Amino acid sequence: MTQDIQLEIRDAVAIVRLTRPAKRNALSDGLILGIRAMFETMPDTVRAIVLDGEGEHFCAGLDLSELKERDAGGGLHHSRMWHAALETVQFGPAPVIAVLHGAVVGGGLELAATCHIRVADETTFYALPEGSRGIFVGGGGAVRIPRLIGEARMADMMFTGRVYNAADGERVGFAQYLVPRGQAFDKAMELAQRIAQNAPLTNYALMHALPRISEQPADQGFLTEALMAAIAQSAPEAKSRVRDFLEGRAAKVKKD
Ligand code: 1HE
Repeated sequence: MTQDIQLEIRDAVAIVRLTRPAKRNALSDGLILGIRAMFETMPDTVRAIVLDGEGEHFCAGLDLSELKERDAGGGLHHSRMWHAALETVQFGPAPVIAVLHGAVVGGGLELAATCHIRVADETTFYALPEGSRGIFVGGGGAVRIPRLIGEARMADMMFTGRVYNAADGERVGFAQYLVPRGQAFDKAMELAQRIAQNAPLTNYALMHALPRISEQPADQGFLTEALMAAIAQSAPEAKSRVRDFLEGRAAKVKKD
């Protein structure tokens, strides 16, 4: 496996780190395949994953030095290789929390959009320079980014080279959390530890059922929701958690 990615396990939480800071964690083919291999071979004790990038920037996107003259077929296969790798992140073994800081651009934004939660610090900025480089997104961004910020905003970013800062990025929906500089990793770990305590079927439903339901026509979505709800609530873990609440042993919902 490539040296540009590292795995650290802390109890039920895995920390996956892109370790190519000299190239701003640019995603070479080797690194994309490394991400795929890492998510495919994650130990089955892992219940939540934190994805970080070493250095000042989360990820500068596609490694442009590898952008050779490809014919149409080569370009198609290259993009599909990214799709397959990022699918292992989205539909992998556990929810993924991205630690955003500095540049989250191009394929780096496509990778971030694949994660389930994004925590950004104040240094974060978002861009899709593909537009000005004469190329198009190829790592699933055309599908996933409009789901976060809407098609019109994505088109604007690519037409005009618009860059969103951290505050505006949170406002439009890139990140669910915005924290002071340097604090995104700690916040992501806190969220990961909490998510790791959920009933596994709840996390499964959120990762695998929810995104599919939101793509289904309402009539089919309601049925899929009902099937998933029935499966989740019949698990012994759900029964014992509900009993804990009814018997006063579980936390109430509290105003923040
Ligand atoms: C790179 C890359 C890269 C940096 N591929 N080598 N992505 C982009 O168009 C973004 C291009 N990168 C940048 O705009 C800037 O590098 C950053 C804003 C991310 C960071 O700036 P800075 O001043 O901290 O770093 P730097 O001096 O620009 O870069 C440091 C080194 O990283 C330098 O190499 P060096 O050998 O001269 O030290 C850069 O060449 C190298 N580097 N970014 C290759 N992306 C599935 S399709 C997805 C399509 C896309 O992602 S297109 C968008 C690509």
